[in-house]
Amino acid sequence: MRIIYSPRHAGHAGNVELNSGEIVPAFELPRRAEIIRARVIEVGLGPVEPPETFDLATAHRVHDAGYLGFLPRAYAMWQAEGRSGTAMPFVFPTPGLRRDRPPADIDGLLGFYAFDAGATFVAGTWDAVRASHDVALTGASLIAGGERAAFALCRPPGHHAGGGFAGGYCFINNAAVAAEYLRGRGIARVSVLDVDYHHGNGTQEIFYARGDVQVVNLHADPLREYPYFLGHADERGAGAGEGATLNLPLPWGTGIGAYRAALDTALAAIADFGPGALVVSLGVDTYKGDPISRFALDTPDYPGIGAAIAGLGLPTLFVMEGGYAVEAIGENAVGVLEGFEAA
Ligand code: SP5
Ligand code: ZN
Repeated sequence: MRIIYSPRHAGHAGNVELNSGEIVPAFELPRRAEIIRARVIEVGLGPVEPPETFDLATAHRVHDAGYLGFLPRAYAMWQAEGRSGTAMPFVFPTPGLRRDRPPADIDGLLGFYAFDAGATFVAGTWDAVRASHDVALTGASLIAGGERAAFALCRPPGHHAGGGFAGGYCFINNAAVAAEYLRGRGIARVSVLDVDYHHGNGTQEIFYARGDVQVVNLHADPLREYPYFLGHADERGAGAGEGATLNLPLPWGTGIGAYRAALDTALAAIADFGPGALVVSLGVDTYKGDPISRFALDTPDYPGIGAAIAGLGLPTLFVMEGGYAVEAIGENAVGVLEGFEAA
């Protein structure tokens, strides 16, 4: 399959994050994308191609104008205060506070447009986000043009970003933009299958009231795990989207047996929905060695996941999301793609 990659991700580097009460280097590192790219080449998965440049019209259909306008300005506003390093929010408009008056100050805006402190800005962030968006759309355009499969090697990831907020290392929701693009290219129904360890709260929120894009998530139970405030099994969609959201939360310690059973349930729901294309939010933080996650999948398990997805027989765009066991991320992520190709 064809692989889309941009070196511009590398400017999103040097960020810190809050972890267990300490400021530490962000787990979401440039080396993640480089190791995946090296593995793609090592196994000969297919040609690695640069993205085309897309305008933000599709992104504007899944994100708010105020939010999309803020992203390119955030770090310059931070620097205008005489600051350097990592721009990070610390105050958020939860229910009970006002959302109708966007602040004019950078610290207020960072929180206004975020649900956690985990999507942080450095000087190269916007350019990397913009390139990641182009990578996803280039992959989607290949699928719309008739390719059976493509891999959008996106970085930064996207599935935690909602219509009006960043979070969890995510800014533009690449998978949501790709799904929306496929809809605009005449595919009447699109499914998103999110296999990242964390619930894809942003993707779910964006499509929750829509019947044309199904969103299916396999993830760690939000009772115990980030993002905590979405991803329960009783979330089924709303209005025209009633029944088009499916959540399959799984306990800490889940291994391949229980995971494959849940995946089979997810795949059956997708087959029932009858989409014309599939977008896979591909996170491999389900790996047993992941430093921030608690599932127990092992490297030999990943090709079987790809093979099972291939069984749907759908044009399929893989969009890279999480995975923080950097030394294993190449084998694990590319293992899914090899399994898909071999099936
Ligand atoms: C795209 C993606 O995978 N984003 C994940 C963001 C997770 N951020 C919060 C993780 C909190 C982990 N705390 C674990 C403590 C163990 N040292
Ligand atoms: Zn994740």
